[in-house]
Amino acid sequence: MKEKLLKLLEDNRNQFVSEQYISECLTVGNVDICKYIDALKEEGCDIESVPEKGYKLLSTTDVLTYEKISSYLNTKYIGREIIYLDSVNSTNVKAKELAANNSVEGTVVIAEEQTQGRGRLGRSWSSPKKQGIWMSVILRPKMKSQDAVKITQVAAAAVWKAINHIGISAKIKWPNDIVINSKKVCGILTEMSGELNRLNYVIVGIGVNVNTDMDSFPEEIRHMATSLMLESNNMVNRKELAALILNYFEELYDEANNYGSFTNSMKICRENSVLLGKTIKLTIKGEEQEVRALDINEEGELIIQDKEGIISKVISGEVSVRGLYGYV
Ligand code: BTX
Repeated sequence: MKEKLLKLLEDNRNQFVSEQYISECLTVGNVDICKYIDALKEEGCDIESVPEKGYKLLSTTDVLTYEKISSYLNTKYIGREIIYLDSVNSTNVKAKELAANNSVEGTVVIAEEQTQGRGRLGRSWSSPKKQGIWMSVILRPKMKSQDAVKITQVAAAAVWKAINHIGISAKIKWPNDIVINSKKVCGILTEMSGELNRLNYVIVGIGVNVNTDMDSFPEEIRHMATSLMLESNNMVNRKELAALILNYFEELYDEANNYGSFTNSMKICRENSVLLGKTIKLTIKGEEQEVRALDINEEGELIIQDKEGIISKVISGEVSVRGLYGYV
């Protein structure tokens, strides 16, 4: 109820909302409204109360600034520099600009909203204001570019661990999505700059639908998209989740970057894969084929078997994966 009240005040930001209106919208009595308002104030929401007029939300603590996230953060360098933006075209685009201008490894760009959020292969990513975590991490890995491709799986494993940590059960859809009940709750876009043997930087863009309402998704993706709130029936603390993702990411990324080991990340991706053992449709450079997904190897490649029984490996680059009857 407290979350619903906060949402109602946020939807009417900077104007007074009367007790009567709140009570009609949320079917709650005046005494309870006072109780919930007090609880929100205690959590740090700045709410003005005026008798006869009602309540006006001036500011909330639900912002993804370094100040708010850092109490949950236990990293050494990932997220120790956060560039916080209210709105941006794409955090990946902004991160690339910063990386080209020598930003330190671990710098994170976070925005409350993206106006041109990007997916893979030129697709777009819906990023409504304050309803998700839209962030990009700047990395300067010591590894070769062919290994850096696997950083997508490192990020997928980190997001899976973070979601699991807050008690929500999810699956990983190779190569770059996290799904719940066969719907997409997170997408990862890794982009890199450099030559074959020398990487300048890698940008890992992570988009998680956290408190997104179904109405906020574009109509054409409602059948395949979901949010943590929709799946758990609870508002999720975005600050804590963002920090958990960065904490787990640093741990797994350090194993890969310092010791060349992707073992733990791949294990998480394999054990929680939504594809393995299933017949799926693979589209590679426009060509679709029906195959069985057998395994994910240490290189982060998907091992598949075609209709003739031939077993081969697929790298994540240009491939898109669908279930036989829909998204998974
Ligand atoms: P993708 O190409 O695998 O997925 C994009 C597709 O997913 C779209 O074509 C659409 O069908 C669907 N889709 C779009 N928005 C959403 C959404 N919010 N939830 C579920 N499904 C959706 C996945 O690409 C990689 C996405 C990375 C997003 C992050 S956000 C921070 C960073 N900045 C940026 O511009 N992109 C990354």
